[in-house]
Amino acid sequence: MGTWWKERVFYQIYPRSFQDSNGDGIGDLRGIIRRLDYLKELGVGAVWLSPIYDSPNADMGYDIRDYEKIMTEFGTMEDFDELLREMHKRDIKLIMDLVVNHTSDEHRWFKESRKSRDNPYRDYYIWRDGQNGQEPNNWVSFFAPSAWHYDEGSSQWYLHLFADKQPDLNWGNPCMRREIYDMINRWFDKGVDGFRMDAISFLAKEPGLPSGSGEGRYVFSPEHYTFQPRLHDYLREMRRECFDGRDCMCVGETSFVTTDIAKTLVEGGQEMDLLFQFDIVEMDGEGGKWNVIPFDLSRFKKIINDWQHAIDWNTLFWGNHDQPRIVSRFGCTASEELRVRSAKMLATAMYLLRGTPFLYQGEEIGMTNYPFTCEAELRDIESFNLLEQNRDREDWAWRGIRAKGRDNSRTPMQWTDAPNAGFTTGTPWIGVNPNYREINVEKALAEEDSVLHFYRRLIALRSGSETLQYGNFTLLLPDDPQLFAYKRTLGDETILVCCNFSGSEAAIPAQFAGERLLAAGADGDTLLPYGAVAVRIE
Ligand code: TEU
Ligand code: CA
Repeated sequence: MGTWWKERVFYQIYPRSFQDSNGDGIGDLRGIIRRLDYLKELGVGAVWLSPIYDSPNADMGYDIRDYEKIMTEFGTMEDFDELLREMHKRDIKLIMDLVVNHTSDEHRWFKESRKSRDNPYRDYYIWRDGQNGQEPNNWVSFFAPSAWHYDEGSSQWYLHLFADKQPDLNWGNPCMRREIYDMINRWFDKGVDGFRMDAISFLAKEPGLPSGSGEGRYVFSPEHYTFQPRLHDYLREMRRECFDGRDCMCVGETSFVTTDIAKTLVEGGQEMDLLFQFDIVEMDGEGGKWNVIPFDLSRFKKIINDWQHAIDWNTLFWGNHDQPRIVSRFGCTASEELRVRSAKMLATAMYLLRGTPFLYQGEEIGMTNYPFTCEAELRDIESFNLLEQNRDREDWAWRGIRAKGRDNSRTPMQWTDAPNAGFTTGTPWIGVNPNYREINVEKALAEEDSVLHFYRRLIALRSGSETLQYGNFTLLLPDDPQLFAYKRTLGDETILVCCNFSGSEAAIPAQFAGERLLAAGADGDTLLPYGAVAVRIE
C-alpha cells in the first residue's frame, strides 16, 4: 500500500466555472455532483476544490468572509456534505483550498479589528501608523499600487499583499493562529482529505516591515515577506496541531520557492507534503508575467531536471486558475490537428515525470485561451489592476492579458455544443469560449483520437505502472533542440518518454525502439510536429 497522494492523479475544479445546476449562470456544488462519474471515468483519484466559502468575490473566492459557510451561489453545507459523500463513494479524495494569508475585509474578525485600536481583534491583522501622511512602507501589492490601505475610522493603515479587500492576517498572533487551526480541524472532522495552502510563502513578514530597495514610491519587495524564518515555525505548528496523525495531505502554493527552500519545506514532512513551484509557469515572462517571451526548450529541460533531482517528490502541473491555457501557451493552436496533438504531447511530457499530476479543469479536452477584446469580457481583479496602472501603454497590457490573464482559464467548462457549452441554461458569469462547438466533452467522448481519450489512457498507464509512479528520473538528449526526452527506471523496468516540442518533424532516436505504451503523432521512426511517444524498453 503506497501513499495515496503519490499514486492518485489530482484534478483542480474551479467551481464557479465547472457546472451550473440551477440556471443562475454560476457553477455550484450540485453541478459538481452531476459530473463525478465523468471524473471517475477520466481516472481522477483526488480533487482540489478552489474556495467554496462565503465570499464577496473581490478575488473570486480567495477573499473569505466566513471559513465555515458555503458561498450562497455555490449551495449549502448539506450540498457540500453530499458532494463529499459522493466523492468518497467513488474513491475520489477531496482537498480544500486553505486561504489563510488573508481574509476578506468583510470577515467578522476584520470588521471587529477596524472598529478601534484597542479592539480584541485589532492584532489579528497588521495595522501601522503612516509616515508623513504616506503608507508605513513602500511595498507594492499584487493587485493594487500599494500594499497599504488607510482606514479613516481608526486612522491607521492596514497591510494587504493582494487586494485592499484582502487584509493580511497577523500570523505573529497566537490567538489568531489557534482559531485558524481549530477551523482546519473542524473541516478535517467533516472528512476532507487535505488542503491546498494558498499564498503560503507570505504568512510571516519581516519584523519592522522594512521598505524595499528601489526607485519610486512603491517597490516590489517580496524579500521582506517571502519565506521569512518564522514561516517554518508556523507551518510546523500547523502540522502538529492539524495534520499529524491523520491520513491526509497538504500541498503548498509556494510562490517564489527555490529548490533549496523547497528541501526545507517538504523533506522530512514537517511542514508540507507537496508544493507547487513556479519556475515552469513563469519561464515565459521576462521581468514579470506580462512581458511575454517565447518558450525555451533548453531552459525547460534544465528546470525540470533541477526539480526532479532537488526534492524526492514534485507536483506536476501545467495549469491552474491563475495560469493561461497550456495548449495556447506552450502548445500549438495553428490548426485543429496541431492543437489536439500538442495537447497530448504536453500531457505526456509532464505527467509521466516523477511526482503527483495536478490537472486543471478543461485541459483534458485541450481548452484554449479566450479571445478577449474588451474590458467588459474580463472578470479578474489582477487584469483590471494591470489596465488601470498602464493606461499609457494599453496595447502592452492587452497583449499580456490575452496571453497570460487569469480569466483565460476561468471561462466555463465546455461540456456539449448546446448553448453555453452545456455549462448553464442561464447567462454565464463570464463568456463561454466561442470555440465550444468544436471543443467540448461530448464531442471528445465520441472521438477515439480525442485529447480526452488520450488523457484517460495516459492516466490509466501511470496509475498501473509502479515505474511511472515511483521510478527514478534521468534526463536524456539534454542538448537536442526539438526533443524533450527522459527515462524512468524501477528495478528491471525502463520506460522512455520522448516529446517533440517543435513545429518540425524529428527522428525518434534508435534507443527508443521498444513496446509503445502511448503515442501521439508517432509515424514509424518519426515524431511529427508536437508528437510524443512513451515506450517500454526492458
Ligand atoms: O495566488 C498567489 C499568488 O502568488 C498569485 O497571486 C500569483 O502571484 C498571481 O496569480 C500571478 O498571476 C493565490 C491564488 O492562487 C490566487 O488565485 C489568489 O488571487 C491569490 O493567492 C490571493 O489569494
Ligand atoms: Ca448555479
